[in-house]
Amino acid sequence: GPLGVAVIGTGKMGADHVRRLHEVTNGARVAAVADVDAERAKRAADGIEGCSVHTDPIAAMRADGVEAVLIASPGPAHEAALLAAFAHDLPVLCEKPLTPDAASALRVLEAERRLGHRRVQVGFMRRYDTEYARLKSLLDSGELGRPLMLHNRHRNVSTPPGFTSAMLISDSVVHEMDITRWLLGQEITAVTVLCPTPSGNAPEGLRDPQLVLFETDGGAVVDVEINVNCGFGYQVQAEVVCERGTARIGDGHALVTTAAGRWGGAVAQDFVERFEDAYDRQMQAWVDATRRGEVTGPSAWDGYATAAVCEAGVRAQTGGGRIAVELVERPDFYR
Ligand code: NAD
Ligand code: ISE
Repeated sequence: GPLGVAVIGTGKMGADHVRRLHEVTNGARVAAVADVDAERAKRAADGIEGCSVHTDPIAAMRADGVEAVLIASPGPAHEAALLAAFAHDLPVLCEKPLTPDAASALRVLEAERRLGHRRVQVGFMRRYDTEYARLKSLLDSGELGRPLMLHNRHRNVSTPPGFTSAMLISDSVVHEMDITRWLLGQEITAVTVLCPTPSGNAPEGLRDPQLVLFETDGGAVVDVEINVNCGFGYQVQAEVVCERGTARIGDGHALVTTAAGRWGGAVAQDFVERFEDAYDRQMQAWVDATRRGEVTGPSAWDGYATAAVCEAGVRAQTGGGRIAVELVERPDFYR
């Protein structure tokens, strides 16, 4: 039968994942939902037959028919939910970030290692985006030669209340950290952050935009414009400069119209729209692998490595200059 999934956290992402599992994904069903806000959990489960509703994530993991867990609570709640899923030996798809800092991410790695088999896929969904996947294939083919530089732009319309300067790095640029490591097959070794005078669109006190620079162990240099109150749309763009050519994605040229003396197209307004296909493919890949008894996709190691880069980035942002990234040696378990 279909894989019974418990969804932990039914806010913006969790509710969308519930809908996706119920309406889009093949071979899965939502068996339980949990949210500390009982009303939210109830709303998410509305109309889904056989889905039990909980306020306690562990009760949801133990509910009838649950065979796998999707964690979509806020980052600080992930560690407890991951450890509980391990205790019940349940496979997990965990929204990014794995955990908010490297020390807690290491505890998760250790706990997974003690199980003796991988259990976690981290929700770095950009790896499932068609454009990023094409870019990766092109780079892997070697046709353009060695990647020298990677330029990224990451723009959001606006930030929710409570979004801090550190979150530009740990909540937003964390995606570029993962995609850089994945596209180039290299680890990030140092981070530098430069901040222009904040935009007038940014809430009082928020350092927005920022320019974030990564150096990698393969000698590449990467820049990220993070600009999260741009007002005009949601844009994620990347251009790789290689020895024999360049390649770029994210221009959003799927539909260009020409009329009345002008040409143009629409700009996506948020990640749910821009990455809809990526979220769908990520979920299907996780469900398919789980039903085969396999774990694929971004691992807890990727969650740990990005958490370590985030820590360096936040230090660099607060006047630290160029900050080296400290990683433990990668265990064979994650090779
Ligand atoms: P949100 O605030 O909309 O939803 C979080 C929900 O979790 C809320 O309903 C809250 O009541 C509930 N919650 C809080 N503590 C809980 C706990 N201990 N147990 C169970 N539920 C709890 O947040 P969101 O935007 O949906 O983000 C959720 C996660 O998804 C975060 O990890 C975030 O980083 C990630 N996210 C990923 C993407 C992406 O592009 N992949 C986009 C946005 C958010
Ligand atoms: C959000 O949490 C995401 O993960 C989005 O993909 C990103 O674009 C946004 O900046 C984050 O806040």
